[in-house]
Amino acid sequence: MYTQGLDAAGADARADSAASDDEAALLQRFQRRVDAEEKIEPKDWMPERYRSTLIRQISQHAHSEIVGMLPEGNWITRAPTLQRKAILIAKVQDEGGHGAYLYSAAETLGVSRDQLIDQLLSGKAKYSSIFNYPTPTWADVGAIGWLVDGAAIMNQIPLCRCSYGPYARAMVRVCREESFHQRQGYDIMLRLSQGSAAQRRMAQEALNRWWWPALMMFGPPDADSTHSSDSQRWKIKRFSNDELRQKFVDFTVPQAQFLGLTVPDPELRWNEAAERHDIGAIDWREFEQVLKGNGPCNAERLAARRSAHEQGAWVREAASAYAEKRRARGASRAA
Ligand code: BYC
Repeated sequence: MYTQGLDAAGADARADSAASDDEAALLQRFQRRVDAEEKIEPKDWMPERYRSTLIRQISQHAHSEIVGMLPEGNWITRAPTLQRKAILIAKVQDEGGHGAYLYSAAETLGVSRDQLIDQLLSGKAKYSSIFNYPTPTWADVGAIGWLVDGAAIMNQIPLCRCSYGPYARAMVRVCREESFHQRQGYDIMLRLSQGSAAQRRMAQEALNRWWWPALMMFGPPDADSTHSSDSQRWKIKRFSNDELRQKFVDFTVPQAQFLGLTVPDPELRWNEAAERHDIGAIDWREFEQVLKGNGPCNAERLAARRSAHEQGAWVREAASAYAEKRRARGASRAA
């Protein structure tokens, strides 16, 4: 009996080792494809952690787009002119569209949209820290377009070359639209900074509110980034959090100077030798608090999403009933 057990154990071990040889070969082939810049598509073999990392990042990204509609959506009824209102409606609608493409991209990895929405509404899923800050003035709408969409572009242009095909392709259109969003935000800031003293003050105060949270959008410092090494090896991320943050600073500081606004960082300096701007210390405790749900608007944002989800139940039911009717009609025609 004991020897039979040993035989079985030996067979199991041989099967396990064959399986792990297969797995190692698959893994090697996968990494070779990634290194050769081939796109990984939904039906291709991929390591489970690649899949789960993508589901995590793409769904957080989708949630950010959807929650990100709230701070600016808040200003649609109060935009100062009809033209500004039309532009803002289009921008906020674009963000909803980005959320929709991204949920679809996440679904190609074997997760359902309902599961993802449940994770958001239950507070389990993260979304970008930036959307937990308030928009008390019209200048905040300008600052979001300029800084938040500006930071988003910096982070998302490299995602157009992400190794996962559906995410990379979704990013191409998203980036084109973000570029329009950034310009509309900068245009609002330009108008305000060329306006009355009160308008200039409003623009400066909005920059003061959004500068540091915009820098936090790029994620924790590289030394504390838990996912970066895997994501960079798999070419999901092409640059580190700190590299992209630095690019954003170098790009944005001259734009602030052109507006005649002051970046709210007394330690900001041009470093001639390194050819970059050095910045003061970021308050990472604030970032951690926002991630824990203790930012100025976390509760308000989730409450708004939950209420929108409940109020939209009849639309989902009607769409499902219509889809069912079409399916049944198609089936009876085919019979
Ligand atoms: N906020 O290991 P790390 C937009 C989390 S919306 C919250 O560096 P990773 C727009 C991170 O998730 C555009 N959480 O992570 C919409 C991880 O937590 P978990 C939003 C953050 O993934 C409307 C932990 O910290 N853009 O443009 O390698 C209106 C450790 O971080 C944040 C995207 O979503 C944060 N800021 O790198 C206007 C871009 N940062 O999951 C505009 C796609 C980090 O272990 N995402 N965390 O619990 C990415 O590129 C990457 O996910 C990140 C973080 C660079 C953000």
